[in-house]
Amino acid sequence: MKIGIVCYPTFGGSGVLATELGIALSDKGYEVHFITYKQPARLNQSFNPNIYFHEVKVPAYPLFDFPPYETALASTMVNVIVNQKLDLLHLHYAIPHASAAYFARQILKKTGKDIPFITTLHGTDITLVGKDVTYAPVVTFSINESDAITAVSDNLKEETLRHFKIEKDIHVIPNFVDIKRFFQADKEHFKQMLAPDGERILVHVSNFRAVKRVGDVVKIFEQVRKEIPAKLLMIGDGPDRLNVEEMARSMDIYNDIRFLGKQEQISEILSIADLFLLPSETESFGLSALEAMACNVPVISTNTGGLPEINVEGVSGYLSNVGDIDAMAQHAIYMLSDNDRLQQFKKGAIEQAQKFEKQRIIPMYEELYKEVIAAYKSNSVAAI
Ligand code: GMT
Repeated sequence: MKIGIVCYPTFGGSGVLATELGIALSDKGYEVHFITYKQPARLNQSFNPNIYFHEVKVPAYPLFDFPPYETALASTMVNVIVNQKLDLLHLHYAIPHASAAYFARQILKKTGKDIPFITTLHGTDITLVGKDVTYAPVVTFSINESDAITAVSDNLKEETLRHFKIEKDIHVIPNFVDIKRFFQADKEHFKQMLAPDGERILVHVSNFRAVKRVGDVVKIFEQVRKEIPAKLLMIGDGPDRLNVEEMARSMDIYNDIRFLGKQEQISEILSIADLFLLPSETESFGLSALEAMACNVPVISTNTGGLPEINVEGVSGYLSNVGDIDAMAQHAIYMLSDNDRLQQFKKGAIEQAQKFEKQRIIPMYEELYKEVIAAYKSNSVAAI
């Protein structure tokens, strides 16, 4: 089977998940074609003969204050579908991938070369950006035009049905983690460098957008540090980074925090962590928390969105109301202040991560692909 995967190539969760899915499918013998504007961040780990990358180029022109990415994307889709003889297109993140796919399909229908497409909803395409009135009509239409829709959590499915008039079933296929790549490796030398006096290590990974409440991470750390010797590693970059760095300086705790920026070898950093902090305003799933759990790292998170579906209270960590910094700090102190207790939570974290192991989840996508292709072929035959 030849599958086209359309995604954002960035470090964001939807792009990461799409890339991991493509890699997993190619390992199983599928031919996978990534279509996006830059090589996806996680694609450069090793050469795989079943993986192709088609770059969407958006030619510049002085008239274009806003270069028409969606048009270039739809044209690239047409080109790749026809020339590579794809069987299916899988879109990650509705905007603008689903509407571009609809457009591409209208072009292909003229020549009888159209193929089905599946849209996977990831979160902010529904909870933040998608329901904005500027985008909502196109998002609703193109989601409904998809041959199948998937959401990464039960909560996201509910949110989608609450905000959009969806006429089709939404399949919930949770995100997954590759525990052969995400595990606690022996990185004692890193730990020695970053926490030479045996301090506890707390980690946060995100794109530093407002929805992540990065300031809360630093405030939680400030309280923890008063009780327990600790260091904080901040991974990622985005609009709130400079403000939060300034905040840490003004709180006089900057020397105990490392802002490491975007990093590719996340599992190596997670290998030396004791606790993962994710105090987001909303989170449809929280893939970064799952990857932390796979590396034996328990999670302090908020209780919004899909987070309660992966982080289990008192087992893999704790969940608190959004903005309840005191509760999150108290939970962190409770977990970090006793070695045996921390070990128990680490065990709980990895056991929870195993429920989302890639071998359990990939077959759900494979099953859906087969169903969608079969239904599309029988509809096409009926239409002749
Ligand atoms: O979290 C982000 O801002 C990135 C965003 C994305 O679409 O790239 O992540 C969303 O998709 C991830 C993968 O399915 C989920 O794990 C994240 O929870 C979700 N983010 C939000 O809902 C805020």
